Amino acid sequence: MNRKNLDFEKYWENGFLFPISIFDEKEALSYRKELEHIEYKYNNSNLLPLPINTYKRVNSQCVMPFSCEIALNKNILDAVEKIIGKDILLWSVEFFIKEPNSKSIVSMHQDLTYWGLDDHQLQVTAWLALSLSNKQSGCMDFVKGSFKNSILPHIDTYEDNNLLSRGQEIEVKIKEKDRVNIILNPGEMSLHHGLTIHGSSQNNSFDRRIGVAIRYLNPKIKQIYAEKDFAILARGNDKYNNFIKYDPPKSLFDEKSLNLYNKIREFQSKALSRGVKENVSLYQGNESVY
Ligand SMILES: O=C(O)CCC(=O)C(=O)O
Repeated sequence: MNRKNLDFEKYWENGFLFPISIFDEKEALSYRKELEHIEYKYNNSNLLPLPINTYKRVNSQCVMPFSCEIALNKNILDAVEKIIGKDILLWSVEFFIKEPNSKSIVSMHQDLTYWGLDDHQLQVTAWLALSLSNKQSGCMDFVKGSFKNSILPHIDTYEDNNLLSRGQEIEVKIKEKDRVNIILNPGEMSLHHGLTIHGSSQNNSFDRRIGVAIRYLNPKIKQIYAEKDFAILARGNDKYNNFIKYDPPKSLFDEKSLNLYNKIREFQSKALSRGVKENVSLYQGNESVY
């Protein structure tokens, strides 16, 4: 959809908006190649303190300049501004990757269940496709209007094929007919509210399904589970200082960024593991076969 014709009222009716064109196919392919180049170099290597999947799966903006560059793209921020206002913090960039014909899924859930954020209206996720995301490749499914609920009960399933760290799943039966398939071409994105019930099925296609989930916050929002939290100022001003601000990384996996990554991980793990019976770490990441 042309960005000029976007009806943001629909976001507040449905809890999501799509498709929104951000990059042409060539630009999307070039970002995909950059990601795959990094994967090729670091998969199954001992070059990094943590597995490469961990860095891809959460806070990649802290250690990978190209991921931060995507998240600070003007077209994306213009759309995000319409939802949360002109002051914008970049909180996390997360790659959700499903290999061709693989069993990975994302169980139906509400994001805000785990994040420890106090004001549910002051955040939004942009999910950008770097490959075709359709029913066959396991696109995201959203439940219309579900964001009007509060946080609903969830259980931890710990299923191996679940891309979520604890296999978090909403304890509400979602009918197949209520799942809206969010079909996106490479370079298109959707926006969704953190209370929107969503998830995705297996990739039954011959290509990888690569999505970049980018979490944005209005600086007024507060982290209430963890003692400290961190963000990059993406646009405007932050007069609240509820988050410790840091700069985009200067180079790929530089020492300073890797140290900061660990610090952020330490604090965010506390928020994420709240109420967990088993001891889980923050996204070790499923093994990628790429
Ligand atoms: O990529 C997916 O299939 C799910 C992503 C997701 O749960 C999210 O962006 O909040």
